[in-house]
Amino acid sequence: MNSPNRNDLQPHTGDALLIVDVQNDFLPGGSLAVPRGDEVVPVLNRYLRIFAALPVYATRDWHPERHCSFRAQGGPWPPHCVAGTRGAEFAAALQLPPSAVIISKATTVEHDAYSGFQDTELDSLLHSTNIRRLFIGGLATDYCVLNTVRDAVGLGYKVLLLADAMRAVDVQAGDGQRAEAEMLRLGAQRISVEGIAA
Ligand code: VGL
Ligand code: ZN
Repeated sequence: MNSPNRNDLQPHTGDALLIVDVQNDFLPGGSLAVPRGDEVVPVLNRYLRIFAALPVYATRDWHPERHCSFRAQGGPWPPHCVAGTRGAEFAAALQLPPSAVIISKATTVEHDAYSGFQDTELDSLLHSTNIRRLFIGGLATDYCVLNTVRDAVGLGYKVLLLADAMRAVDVQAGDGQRAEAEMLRLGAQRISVEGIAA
């Protein structure tokens, strides 16, 4: 059953919101724009209000110049999310609380990381605060959201996908849909803001 009962959705101790890579370079006008990526922002703001009691974690792609994932270095992507640049900043309209914990990833020249758990403190931070269930949304469905969800499930977290607050790059048509199907197959459950705000 993929739609959890509404009572399961009441935030409780042990829950956190995990917002993946909602950064200017992934929005329309950015250097690696995700189609309609900006649409996740108002929806995430609604989740942030509904779940105002929960701890918030926000990952960001935080690459050095000449990162291995950039085309000039033989990687698949245009330069994006270079640490300290405007493109790497979180979307200005995203209402992250001051208490949000920021997790920077793929920060060295020689490694890429699509998952917020890869070479970061995220798992140990969540562990040390007894978080066991994650509400996950952001960008992009078929890369960093997919890989973050895969690691989260593998590490034993229960995952609720904020299905209306994620968008895909869709290098190949259907990548986003396949990524979502894969996340559900792994055991994540999908929710929407309409399903909990009623
Ligand atoms: C991402 C491509 C390259 C993402 C990051 O955040 O999904 N995609 N780097
Ligand atoms: Zn990247």
